[in-house]
Amino acid sequence: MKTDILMQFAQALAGGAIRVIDLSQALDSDTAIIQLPPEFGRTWPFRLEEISRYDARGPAWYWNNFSCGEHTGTHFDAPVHWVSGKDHAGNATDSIPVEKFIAPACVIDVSREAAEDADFLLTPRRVEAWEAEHGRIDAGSWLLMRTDWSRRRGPQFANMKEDGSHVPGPHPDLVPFLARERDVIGFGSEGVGTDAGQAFRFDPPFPCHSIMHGSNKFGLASLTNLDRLPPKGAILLTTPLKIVNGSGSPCRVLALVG
Ligand code: 23J
Ligand code: MN
Repeated sequence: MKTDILMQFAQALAGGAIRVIDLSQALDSDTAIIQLPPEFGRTWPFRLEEISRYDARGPAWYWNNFSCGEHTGTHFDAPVHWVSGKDHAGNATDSIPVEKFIAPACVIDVSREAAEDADFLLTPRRVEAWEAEHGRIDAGSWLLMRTDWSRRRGPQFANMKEDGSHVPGPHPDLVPFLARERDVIGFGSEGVGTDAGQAFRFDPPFPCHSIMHGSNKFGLASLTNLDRLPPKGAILLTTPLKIVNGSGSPCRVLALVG
């Protein structure tokens, strides 16, 4: 029986009945990294250094060294990333039960609102309106916020002003609603992080980090191609690197769409 399901799955993939959508941004030295106020430590940008390319350094092989922060580009946030999540069992990239890296996704399209207002915040009311149309968010699902923010290039992406970054994100009231009333597996966004650009001013600060990770839930940041997903029914593959005690990792996020 189990074999039949997997055989059907393989055939659906091979025949194109299930498509694979890449929700990841390309990683290079231009990849945006989070900028915190100067009193805090800094994350490294992505850097690639050639070791050899079929030359004197290695006549038959091409390879590189790379370096970057754990939270670079399209990436996975583990609960241990935040102080509120530090004591959960299985809270780091190497210790999260691997079953959790495969989960369904709900996608809420707020691209119109985000185009009009860079500080747009997704509220529980807006999510309940989505549920009235598409059905309740199932426990264990991701909630992905589609803003089309990933289409922005250069400085437009971080949208940094004198008073900080202006990027849409979840309203502080939405995060406890998703964590406690819907029991999502995590929240995903197209921004450089899961929280809104102005979330350092919220109460609590960075609610999508403090409350989600405090509830042993995950984050996905710098997603793209969310416009290619149905509102409901896609399955996400979100495997971070198995960094021992890692707080997160760049991630090749894939979606299976029927
Ligand atoms: C560290 C501090 C604040 C934030 C972040 C990291 C992220 O957004 C992240 O990538 O986890 S807001
Ligand atoms: Mn992160």
